[in-house]
Amino acid sequence: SNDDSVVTLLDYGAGNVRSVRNAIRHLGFQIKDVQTPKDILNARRLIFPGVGAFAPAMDVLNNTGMGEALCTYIQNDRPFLGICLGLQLLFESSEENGPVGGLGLIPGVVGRFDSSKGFRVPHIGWNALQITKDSEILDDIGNRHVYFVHSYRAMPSKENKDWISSTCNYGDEFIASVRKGKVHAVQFHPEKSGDVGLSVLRRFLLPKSSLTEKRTERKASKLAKRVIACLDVRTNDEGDLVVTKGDQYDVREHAEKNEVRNLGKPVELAAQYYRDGADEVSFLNITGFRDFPLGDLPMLQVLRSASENVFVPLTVGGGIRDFTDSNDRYYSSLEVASEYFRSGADKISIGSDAVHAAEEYLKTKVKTGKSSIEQISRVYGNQAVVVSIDPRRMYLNDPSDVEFKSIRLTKQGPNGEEYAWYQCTINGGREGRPIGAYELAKAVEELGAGEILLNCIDCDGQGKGFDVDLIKMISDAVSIPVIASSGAGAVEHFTDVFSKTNASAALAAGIFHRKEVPIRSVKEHLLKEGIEVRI
Ligand code: 1PR
Repeated sequence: SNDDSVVTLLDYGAGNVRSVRNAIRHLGFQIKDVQTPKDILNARRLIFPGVGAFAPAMDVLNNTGMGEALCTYIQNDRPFLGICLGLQLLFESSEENGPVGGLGLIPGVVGRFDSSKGFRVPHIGWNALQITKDSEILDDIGNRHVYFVHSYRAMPSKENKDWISSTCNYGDEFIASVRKGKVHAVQFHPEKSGDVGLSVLRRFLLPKSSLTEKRTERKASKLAKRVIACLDVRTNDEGDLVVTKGDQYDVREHAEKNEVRNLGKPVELAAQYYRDGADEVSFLNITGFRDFPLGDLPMLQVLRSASENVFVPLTVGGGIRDFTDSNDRYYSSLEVASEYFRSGADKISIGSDAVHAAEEYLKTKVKTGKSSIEQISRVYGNQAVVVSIDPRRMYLNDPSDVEFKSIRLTKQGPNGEEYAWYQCTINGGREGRPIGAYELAKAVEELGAGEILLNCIDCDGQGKGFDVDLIKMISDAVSIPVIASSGAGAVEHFTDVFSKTNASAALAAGIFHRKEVPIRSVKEHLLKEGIEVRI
């Protein structure tokens, strides 16, 4: 096609490229999907958002002849933009379940980040670039952050130096983007990097003359601490899907009618938090444990609509587990998650089912490969699997009273207790299980979770600050990122949790819903206190 408003998209069906589609459409372009290798050769401009794992992607490219077409297209210096795995596949090989051969257009091997250096893997979040050569599409980035999510990366070398247009520091200095002529590829996600990311796509799609030059000086920077807005969603008594918020997980008004608290509409609030500068938005379907989520089509619709206007990562949780419906049709947790990913989720979050899986794993010491965590992370990658922990504080006088890891409290319990362990719960805090938050966190990391969302029932909705003791214990115990949650009531609470623990992100709900503190104020306060954030 010669139509200027058409973009050819190479989607080989391995995962969610919905957000790339949404971003392209948001910029006013139409999408033509690649069906045959010829569509690649005939493209006016081609975007290749690689998703999933390296080996299966190469299999598809090799078996369909698309790999060969891609090589020809790129060698002819035609307009190309690879994203994430779409960058990695250009290299000679990858260590991901490998070595596996790549397209071999750029010298070098894609390897795994080394978590022994004290850097959490996956590398998730907003980081800054060192721009090393003129790359045109990065011209609006300056020293603003872009969103990364990956465990593997390509490294700069003498042999690939002429390709590199920017690098990023995360333990190692790795390749953040390449450019040669009209061929570009980026390791970060422009479609998830807010306004800055959309500008990268815009610069790729539009001829140079139609863009205003506005280049800024750049300074090096490091991974930013994330501020996440969380929407607890459920159906109210009238049957409408509403954003609600509990006090210690109790979401009913304790007035005459005892209704579910209604704090607004999920899609509208998500769009507002995106505009306000949230680094991510999470939806938790808090009654998902009792309803079948694929029957719960409104939630899928919420995701579809939200992802049309929200260009930062979206997480969805609630009810992700194996399920047999009333017609005896069995759905695996992977099928449930796939439906969420197809509807626009970047990550799914597992609560109750992760507790069952961890208990089983600790009892048998065997990884069956069948748990929801294992199944979903194998197909979509660890970075797409969050485990949400809902622990309750259990006070103790003597740590040897329990088999679970306990901690000495900074603030004593109600009866002068000096210690506590944190009991995991399921079904929205309704049932306590014989496993601690510490044991659970370590087990789910081994099973393949890529991130932990750490709530605390005692602190939820109280506005008195995060449970720093708990968050420190868990973020020191695992090498995947930990999101601190529950209890934020003031900007100082965010500084507190980031300066006293190794949390990578902080999540809040009530203060944002009640409009007590805007997200911007939280970010400005953190910045003032010397904590790196995305502004
Ligand atoms: O068990 O896989 O179906 O997942 C259920 C999910 O729903 C879990 O992630 C669980 O945390 C969540 N959930 C279940 N019941 C409730 C409830 O409130 N009754 N909400 C619930 C959890 C906690 C946070 C909250 C923070 C911050 N809400 O999401 O947003 O505590 O609040 P704050 O800043 O106002 O203090 P499954």
